[in-house]
Formats: sequence, C-alpha cells, structure tokens
Amino acid sequence: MPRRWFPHAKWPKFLVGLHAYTIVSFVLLVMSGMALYLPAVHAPLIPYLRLLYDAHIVIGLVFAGTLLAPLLRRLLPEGKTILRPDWLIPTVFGAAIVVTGILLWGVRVFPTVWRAPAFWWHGALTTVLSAWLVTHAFLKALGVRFPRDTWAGGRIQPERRAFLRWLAGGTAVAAVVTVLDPLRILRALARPTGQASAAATPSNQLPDFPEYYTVVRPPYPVMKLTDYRLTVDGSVAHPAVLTWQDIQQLTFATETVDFHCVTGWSVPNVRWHGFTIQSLVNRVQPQGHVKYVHFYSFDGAYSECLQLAEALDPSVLLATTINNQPLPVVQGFPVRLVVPKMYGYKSIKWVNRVVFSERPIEGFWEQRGYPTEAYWS
Ligand SMILES: Nc1nc2c(c(=O)[nH]1)N[C@H]1C(S)=C(S)[C@@H](COP(=O)(O)O)O[C@H]1N2
Ligand SMILES: [Mo]
Repeated sequence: MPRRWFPHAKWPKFLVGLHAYTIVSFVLLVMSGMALYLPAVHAPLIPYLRLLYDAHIVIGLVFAGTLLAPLLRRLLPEGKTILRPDWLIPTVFGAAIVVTGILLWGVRVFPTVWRAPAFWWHGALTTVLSAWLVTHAFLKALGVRFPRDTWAGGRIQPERRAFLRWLAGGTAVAAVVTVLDPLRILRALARPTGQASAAATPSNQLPDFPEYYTVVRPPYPVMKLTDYRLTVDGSVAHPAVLTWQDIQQLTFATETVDFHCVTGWSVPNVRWHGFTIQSLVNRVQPQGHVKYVHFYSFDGAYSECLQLAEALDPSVLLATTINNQPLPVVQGFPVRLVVPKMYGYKSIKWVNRVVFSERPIEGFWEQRGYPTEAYWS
C-alpha cells in the first residue's frame, strides 16, 4: 500500500512506483557508496569490499533505469503537470552521477587522469542531489506548492525530447567536471603566486591527491631534517641510526607510477625519488632467516609490513621527493614508503623505523581487516 506514505494519493500508480524505485535504489546507492568511501564504515567490511564495489555498480545501473523511464512512457496523465526543477534536477544530476560512476568503473578504459576528478565529483554531485531529494521530500510532505508560472520555468508536462536534453546535459556536466576539473583550476588560482611560479615546469607540480590521510588526529606530524633519524634494526648484523646525511649515501632511484587507494581514487603519473630497500639491506646486513620488513611511522600509530622479497622489488622506494620536490608534510615528510603495485595503505608515511624480522607484523589497516597482500591488479 505505497499510497499510504506517498503524499499524493491522487497520483498515477506509475509515478508512485517510479518514486519508490528511485528512492530505494538511490538510498542503497548512497549507503553502499559511503561504505566504500568512509574508512570507519568500510574497515569492518573489507573482506567484502570487492563484492560491495560490484554491488554498488549494479545498484548504480538499476538506479540509471529511473532516468530512462520517462523515455519509455508518459509519466503523467493529460493535463497534469509538475514543477520544472522537480523533473530537471534529478535527471541532470542523476545522469552526471551515473556517468562519473561509469568513468570510475572504467579505470582501465579511460585516461587515469580522469579518475581523481571523477571520484571527487561523483561524491560532490551525490551530496547535492541527496540534499535536494531531502528538501524535495520535506516540501512535498508539508504540502508546499509553488505558484504555477512564476518560478523556475513553472509547472510542465515534459516531452521525451526534454528528457533527452537533460540527460545530455547531465552527461555534459560529468564530462566537463572530469576533463576540466574546475576544482583544480580554482585551487591553482587560490594558490599564492610564489608557489605557482616555483611549480613552473609540469614535472615539478605537486600532484593534487584527492585525499591526504592520517589515522591519528591532525595536525600532521612535523619533523625537522636536523632532528630526523631513521632507525634500521631487527635481525641484522649492523643496526644503524641514520641521519639525513647518512641517508644521502644510500642508493636512490626515480620512478613515475600511478597511485591507487582502496577507497576508489587514483592519481596517475606520480614521480617519486627515494632510496631502495636493497641499499638498506646492504648497509645493515639482515641475517639469513629474515623474511619480513616492518615499517613504523613517527605519527606513533601507523605501521606496515612487507615480505622481504616484495620489499626488494625495484619499484618499492622509501621516497624523499614527489615530482622533484621534497615531500609535503601531509605526504610523509621527510620519508615515506611507496609500494606502487599495492594499494595506497601500504605506502606508510613519516617513516622513522625499519625492522628486518623473521616474523610478520599486522599493519594498522591489516589489524582492521585489510588484506596483507594488497596488489591492486
Ligand atoms: N602514517 C600514515 N601513513 C599512511 C596513512 C596514514 O593514515 N598514516 N594512510 C595510508 C593510506 S590508506 C593511503 S591511501 C595513503 C594516502 O597517501 P596520501 O596521504 O599521500 O594521499 O597513505 C597511506 N599511508
Ligand atoms: Mo588508502
């Protein structure tokens, strides 16, 4: 008996059904999206993250059906009208959300540069549409009626062509925000001019990561280079406490790789420069039975662990610069691990201790259910 809770008892059944379909699919979409995105919610769900991701996509496709319904049949009987924004807003935003979702889903098909803005706007557009839906529901529940012709195009009974136009409009919005990324342009404009000129060549530009994480309470941990020490110990012949000068004697390498976080965002072509685990091995001489490398952060909470063989992969670096500049504090200054073949949570920031051991430890997120083997492909 959906008509009980639906305020417009006189409305056609199909429209009532469409509302139910839209509301249920959208709420499930927002809930599964939040579970994927919010670390606090998704941590206990991690073993099911892939399943959740697939479910989110399926629900998204189901939700997309609501946008196509008006193309299949007339929604209102002759003479009935609905306020123009009540058609237009869900159609345009819904289409833009679905299209940015498809861009995220197709990370291997579309340019990786699109992924971070598509990710950000997917969430931002969903927030706006959710806010509108709640407002819309309230106004309807309160029985607020807007005057027939005076506001936002009045009340209309749209043709198929209008829906097609709005769907195209939503697709265009998704394309513009993803390709042009207006937020990045705004951030670039807001940046002090000195900083902008320091980043004159593209390779020196700091990449805009969509998120910077710290599991401890901000502010991010700050360290002066003169105070910095890297302890390298465990089952080793020559434990060492390295100063910044000592570190400069190690073997450095440079690489340009993509960065992927489990919560759905990626940053393409990040240029890291850092020292290799092999150069630490040469320096401290781990014993023969060592199988694992533990990493600790001076934030006091985060830790990570790699198999020795994984850590010796030439792509793994203890990075000291990003895009030819010192790491920003938020990204782990002065030293962070980079494990390009694995999800971002392996790449521990603010590293101040490396331990060679015969036993593994569970890293911060592994204790909360993340897989230890975090290969993303
Ligand atoms: N010390 C520390 N390292 C950390 C984290 C953290 O919270 N603390 N977050 C991890 C996660 S989940 C990701 S995705 C990356 C994010 O890197 P960024 O903050 O440079 O974007 O850092 C990883 N390293
Ligand atoms: Mo992450």
